[in-house]
Amino acid sequence: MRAHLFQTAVAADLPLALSDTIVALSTPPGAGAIALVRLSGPRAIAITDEVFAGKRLAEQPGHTLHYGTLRDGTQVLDEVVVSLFRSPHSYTREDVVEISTHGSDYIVRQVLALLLRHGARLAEAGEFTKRAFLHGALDLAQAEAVADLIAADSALSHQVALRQMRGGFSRELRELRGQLVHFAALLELELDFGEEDVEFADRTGLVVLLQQVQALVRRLLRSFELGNVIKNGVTTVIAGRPNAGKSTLLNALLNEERAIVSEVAGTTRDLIEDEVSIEGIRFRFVDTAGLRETSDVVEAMGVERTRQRVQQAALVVYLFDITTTSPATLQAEIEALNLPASVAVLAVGNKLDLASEAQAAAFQSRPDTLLLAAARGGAGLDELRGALLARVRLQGLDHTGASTIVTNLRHARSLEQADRHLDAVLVGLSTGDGTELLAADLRHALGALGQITGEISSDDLLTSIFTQFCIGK
Ligand SMILES: Nc1nc2c(ncn2[C@@H]2O[C@H](COP(=O)(O)OP(=O)(O)OP(=O)(O)O)[C@@H](O)[C@H]2O)c(=O)[nH]1
Ligand SMILES: [Mg+2]
Repeated sequence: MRAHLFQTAVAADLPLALSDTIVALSTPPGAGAIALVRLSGPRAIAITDEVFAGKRLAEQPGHTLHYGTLRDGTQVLDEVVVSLFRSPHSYTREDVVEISTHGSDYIVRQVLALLLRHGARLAEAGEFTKRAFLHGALDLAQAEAVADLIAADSALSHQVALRQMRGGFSRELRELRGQLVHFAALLELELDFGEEDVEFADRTGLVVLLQQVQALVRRLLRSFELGNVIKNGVTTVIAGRPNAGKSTLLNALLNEERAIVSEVAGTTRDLIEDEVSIEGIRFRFVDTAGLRETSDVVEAMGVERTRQRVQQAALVVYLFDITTTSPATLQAEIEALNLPASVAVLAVGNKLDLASEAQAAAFQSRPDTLLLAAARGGAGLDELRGALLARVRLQGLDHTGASTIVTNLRHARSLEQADRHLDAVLVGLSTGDGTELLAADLRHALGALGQITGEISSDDLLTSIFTQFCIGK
């Protein structure tokens, strides 16, 4: 039983093919000043030696640079600089050779073909980072952060990814796990002495500890909502009837004449999207074709796209013309969108500048669900921005990047599982469940936390994670 508790499929137990030497282009394809071809594996240096005329690399120390030519038989392919990294002092912890060639697709193709002929294998997506993980250079959460770091395109997402890659999140999780492991071990000990009916683990202490751990797990879970926003932005779809002023609103929010505006109903036929940052949070606004029954085939396709897009939004701004819409119609129109509960709707009454007092008074402004504005002229747009920000629900969360923010769906799922199992232990303790059940639930909670950093992992999981990387990383 006890052996079971600490039994984790650590890196070394997984079936591996680390005996291969892998190669890939690590810079983006296309013409450039320099292209970098990277090799990693036991024969990285030997293979390069076979095609490199200059020094014998096998005799050179690690962390050195070497100028020379790459040759295919007698034919010179390029003048290059070779960087040498010797195991374990490299990104993958294996022998690594980086060949800097001139940045031409033709040269890169020739160099890759040459290295393949000499026994290297083309790397799969993310395989360099996967090797770094398998050799223990990074844990899984850190390895995943490498991909996030490459994809980061705002100061905030960069900061969160960098922190995770440098191990901030992992440290927090290791502490959590460490505390639980201690108690789990005591419970297992009780089981071993089961016949004698001893209680080693202090039950009250365990309850307090579990509550602390659960509070932290829940804080991390709450941060995921924000993490998701930081990483992916908030997709906000602007929908409504033709001529409501959707394209005018899009342009005003982007501060740019992005979409065509006209008094002809049915002007916009396709989705038009662009991003703008509001107080550091990225919003992706999507302008859509006005919703109506139409016999125009192209417009009908646009309307269908609108209907699909609102389903996947985080937020829908439902824009309506207050001079032509009654509250009852508005409600019916929003209901007709059939939005899933996860999509928040903000109704915005437009053309306030044209409205009579009675028309405006028909709609009571409630900042969290309904606002009045004039997209043309800009009245009410600051309130709209404020309402959008409030919807992202930043309350109580520090989005300056100082505290750990969960950005990865896989991590969030594991935290949810851990939370559930911790609940089960707490309930079990209060109802006086036997040690056996408690220990089992605690094991599950530990397992869920271990999945995040890869202390517990499976081949399938690793494959699904690393194939999301680009080749050469
Ligand atoms: N007076 C006034 N006119 C507005 C306002 N907002 C938009 N309009 C006008 O309303 C007309 C329609 O605006 P659009 O932005 O093209 O409307 P839309 O919702 O994108 O329309 P479709 O693309 O056809 O669905 C244009 O003539 C705009 O200038 C506003 O706040 N006040
Ligand atoms: Mg439009």
